Amino acid sequence: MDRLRQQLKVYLIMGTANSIFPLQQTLEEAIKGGVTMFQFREKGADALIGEKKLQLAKELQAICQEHHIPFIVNDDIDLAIQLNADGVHIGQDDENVAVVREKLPNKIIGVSTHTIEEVEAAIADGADYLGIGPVFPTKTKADAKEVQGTKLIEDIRVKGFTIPIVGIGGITDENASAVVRAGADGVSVITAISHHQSPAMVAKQLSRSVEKGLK
Ligand code: TZP
Ligand code: MG
Repeated sequence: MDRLRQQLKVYLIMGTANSIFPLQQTLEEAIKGGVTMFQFREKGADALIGEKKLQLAKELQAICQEHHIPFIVNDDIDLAIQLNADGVHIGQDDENVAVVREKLPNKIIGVSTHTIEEVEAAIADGADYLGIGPVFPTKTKADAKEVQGTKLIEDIRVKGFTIPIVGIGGITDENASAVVRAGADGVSVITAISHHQSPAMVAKQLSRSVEKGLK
């Protein structure tokens, strides 16, 4: 669990809809700057499917492997199995966590949760970490739930749950410390890194901000 906490510190999420540069380039630079985990999240109207999606996923996975960071697949359990990915991230509308756990007994399973009831269910069903958000306003997810600040993260820790947590939604180097201080182990970001001219620089700043919050 401690290893996973380390890996969750600066968690980049991205698909073709997001990055202003080719994804391979953004990922390479971001890892050099200090990104500790990557999630391939291929969503939206122009999302790649089939062979093109598979090829891109393979390329991004190879970059993660070269730099020894986990490669996580959003939603697509079959793709994760096909690629022998390090894990999957699923939401409340995806396959049931317990079913996914049966399919991927030894992989990382992350689950997006928005209420304490969802948190308890995800833990009982075998989640390895939780994504909590949106902590701050975001333009990235059209169907995002209401902004909830850091309250749920605090509540989870007050109740004594030790499961690793990442905050998500509108996180930048300026607010990342607050998310970690509230009880998260790290932050996950799309825009902050993938829309920036220097992904390496932002990753480094996020990393510093997370470390500051952990002190
Ligand atoms: N889930 C809740 S908010 C969000 C997701 C996938 C989007 C986060 O993106 P950004 O650009 O870091 O706000
Ligand atoms: Mg999903």
